[in-house]
Amino acid sequence: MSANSKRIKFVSISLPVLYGNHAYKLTPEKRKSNTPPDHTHEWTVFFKPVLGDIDLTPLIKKVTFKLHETYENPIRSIEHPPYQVTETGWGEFEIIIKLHFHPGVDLGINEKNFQIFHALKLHPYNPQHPKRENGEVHSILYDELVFNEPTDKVFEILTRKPGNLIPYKLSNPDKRDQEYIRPDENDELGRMDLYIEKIKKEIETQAIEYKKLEQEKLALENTK
Ligand code: SLL
Repeated sequence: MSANSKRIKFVSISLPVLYGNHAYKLTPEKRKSNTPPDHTHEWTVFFKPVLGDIDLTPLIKKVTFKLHETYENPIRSIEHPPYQVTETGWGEFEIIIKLHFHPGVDLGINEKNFQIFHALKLHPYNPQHPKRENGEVHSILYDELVFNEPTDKVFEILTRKPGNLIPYKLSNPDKRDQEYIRPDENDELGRMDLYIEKIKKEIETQAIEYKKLEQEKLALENTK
């Protein structure tokens, strides 16, 4: 086992990602001379890390987008960011987005690949809903790529630019690997503390209010 392929036990690194599609109605001006007449929309399907400055090329060899068989060369292979495919068409279908990692890179011992099934959206979910101008549609989902017990190499790549991972509380050097947390999680924990405080106060206020009402009720009953 090379030094690079040693796994870091009890550690997961989560990488926030976005995927989905944008779609626009094809207006006569936007049509090209070779746009098939039955095509009604132009769309772009994409996969990207939430944090734009993270370079995934050391991990990802390529991203493939498997389109409907009605398309020529339905499997589109993209080796460099932006990982996206722009096409025109008339119908909605499921696109399979597959991440192909470099040799030695995986999401965990039993999880080699990552596949996403994205339902291409051309039409708004609710046609009654106030429409966006020119009928554009954005169907974007959030997910997290979780690297379980990453190898030293993957860990090093993901923490190279500590943009999405910051160390918190450095104590025991042996446990330092476990002390990484994303800033948004930190923020969230902070917000939760705040809300818990608010809820506690609210419960106290309600309890006092309740006691007051109880006493009023008792007083009323006693006068009867
Ligand atoms: C449907 N089951 O009937 C789906 C199929 C196929 C979409 C949608 C055109 C491709 C091309 C295209 O939009 N195909 O002409 O290259 O709705």
